[in-house]
Amino acid sequence: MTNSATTAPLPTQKLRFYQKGTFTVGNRLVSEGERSVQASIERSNALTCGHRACQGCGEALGARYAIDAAMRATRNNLIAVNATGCLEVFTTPYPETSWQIPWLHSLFGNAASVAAGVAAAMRVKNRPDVRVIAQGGDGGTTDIGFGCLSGMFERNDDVLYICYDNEAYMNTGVQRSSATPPAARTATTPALGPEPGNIFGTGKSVPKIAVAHGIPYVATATVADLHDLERKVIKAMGIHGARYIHIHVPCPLGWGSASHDTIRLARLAVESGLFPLFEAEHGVVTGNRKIRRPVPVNEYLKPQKRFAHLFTGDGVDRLKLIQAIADRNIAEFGLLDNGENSG
Ligand SMILES: Cc1ncc(C[n+]2csc(CCOP(=O)(O)OP(=O)(O)O)c2C)c(N)n1
Ligand code: SF4
Repeated sequence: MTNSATTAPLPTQKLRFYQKGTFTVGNRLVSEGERSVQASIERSNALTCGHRACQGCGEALGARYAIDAAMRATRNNLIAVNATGCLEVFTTPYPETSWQIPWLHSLFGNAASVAAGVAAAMRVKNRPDVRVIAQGGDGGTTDIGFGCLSGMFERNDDVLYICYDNEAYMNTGVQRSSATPPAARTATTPALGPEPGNIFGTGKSVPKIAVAHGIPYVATATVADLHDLERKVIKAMGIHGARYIHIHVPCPLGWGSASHDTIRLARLAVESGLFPLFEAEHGVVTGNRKIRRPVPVNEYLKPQKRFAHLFTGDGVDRLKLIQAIADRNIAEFGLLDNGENSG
């Protein structure tokens, strides 16, 4: 006997896979053309296992995807120059290396200049097919290496510079950099007093400064959207001249976050408006990535111990100030689809 309750069609529900960039769901569900470089059996595997990054290190993830995509784009004709920092230290404890490409360690502050020299050498040797990447952390990029980077931009050297932004000098014990966000606690920001953590109104946006140099290509990217990250690296490798990609990479050790929350936090940084995703060419912003599910900044800040003091009662005013920063970003880059951009 048939029961009408069991034969009635089930209501359909549209599934959303926000994590299209991860292996677990995304790569098996999207069309072949949309799959990440990592999903290909021909993937280059620039950064092999055995390195010593912390569990859940966003920088290791970002570097592997970025360099793999660049290798693919250049048919493996790629040289990387690395500033001193976590990425350099955890991949190359002497005499070992996890890199599968020609790789040079520069000084902390001169990766952009060394890479410009490598690019010049390739030009002299008539090897236009060999492309050059420089990479470093936010300290190496936005602070000590900033002059060399600006020179590389201004000369339009044929280098892609990638900054892995974990928002502090992590390798030496979490000191503040000019990319550390307001209120974040570090080893060198006030630990006590009425307003602990990094001071509001300080710091700088190197992506915006790169745009102001009028270089051929600038982009921001995140480890929460690896398809988008790979696309931007591949696009950058298709262009000659100075290029800059700034990748937001959570650091469980420095942020006081759980290792398994790295991707979630990277996504919340974007969805809260605190880390806008955009592209620019020759000084003009040409594209952005809309926020799919807007969230208040609290959702991003609360799981991180560096912001714990904001949630103890007297942090309300500063939370409002951080929300205002996010709202300004949303308005400036037009990050919402529904007319809520006027911030
Ligand atoms: C001229 C100079 N000053 C200081 C150091 C010490 N040092 C090495 S790595 C590092 C911090 C790197 O921070 P960042 O560039 O943000 O990269 P992260 O480790 O966070 O990835 C410092 C201060 C150095 N190697 N050279
Ligand atoms: S300290 Fe942070 S950036 Fe360095 S290896 Fe650990 S998680 Fe990665």
